[in-house]
Amino acid sequence: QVSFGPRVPGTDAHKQCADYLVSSLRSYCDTAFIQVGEMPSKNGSVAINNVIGSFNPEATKRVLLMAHWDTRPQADEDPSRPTEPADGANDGASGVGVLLETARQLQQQRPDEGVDILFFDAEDMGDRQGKPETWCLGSQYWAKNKHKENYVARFGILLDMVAPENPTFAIEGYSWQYAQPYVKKVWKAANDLGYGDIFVNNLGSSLIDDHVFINQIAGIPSLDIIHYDNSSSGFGEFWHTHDDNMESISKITLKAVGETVFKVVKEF
Ligand code: AHN
Ligand code: ZN
Repeated sequence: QVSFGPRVPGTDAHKQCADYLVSSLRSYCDTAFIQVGEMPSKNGSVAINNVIGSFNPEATKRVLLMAHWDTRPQADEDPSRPTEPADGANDGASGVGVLLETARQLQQQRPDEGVDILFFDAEDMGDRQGKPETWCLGSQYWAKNKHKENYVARFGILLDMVAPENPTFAIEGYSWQYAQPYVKKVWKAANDLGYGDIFVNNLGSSLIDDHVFINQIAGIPSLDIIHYDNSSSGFGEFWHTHDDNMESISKITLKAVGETVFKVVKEF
């Protein structure tokens, strides 16, 4: 994903990456396609390309696995070159990477129930000083236009920035508010696998992210696994800077998150 270049909506790299994601999901899942839409934004409107892959599409008992795949148009937390986009290895690629591998594993060890993998577009065009609705455009679109009529899932897991070295996955506030039983399930699975040092049992901040709209608009109880620490932004020193590149990626962290998600899905 990262080698396509920054996946900024409207660019060639973005288009090429969408094709790569849908063909990857098509090779692992029973069905995969791109949901195309449009959302209003501050500069008019943005085209939305949400990439969706499903296992057991007819099963009524379903779990939703989510990550955003777009890259922020500008690394605006970086004092140098703040108008150019970063590689987005952590922010954008990490959650998608974990879920691509989850899909590959699920092809080999088939789930009993339904699993949907959703890669949301245009999450990262928001304004920190602006309204929450400036973020998460792809998930807002999906929440209002689900890919199947009467679609329901028991719960959802969102992955965002799941590759820092020595991460802290505190319990995110909206996740606790809307999806408490599932937070307990996920954090217990992590603990059972020996990842209790990173899936810490502290209630952290409430963060605007795709799961907020999935909870509030789609009504699917959803939690966010997201790195949050004592750095100035809260999201780590790499966040929205040019340090968000492949060198900031920890395989150990990716493995911990992937194994945790896989265990929850298999036990569902
Ligand atoms: C806010 O800064 C309000 N939310 C962060 C959502 C985000 C941006 N996730 C990745 N990049
Ligand atoms: Zn971001």
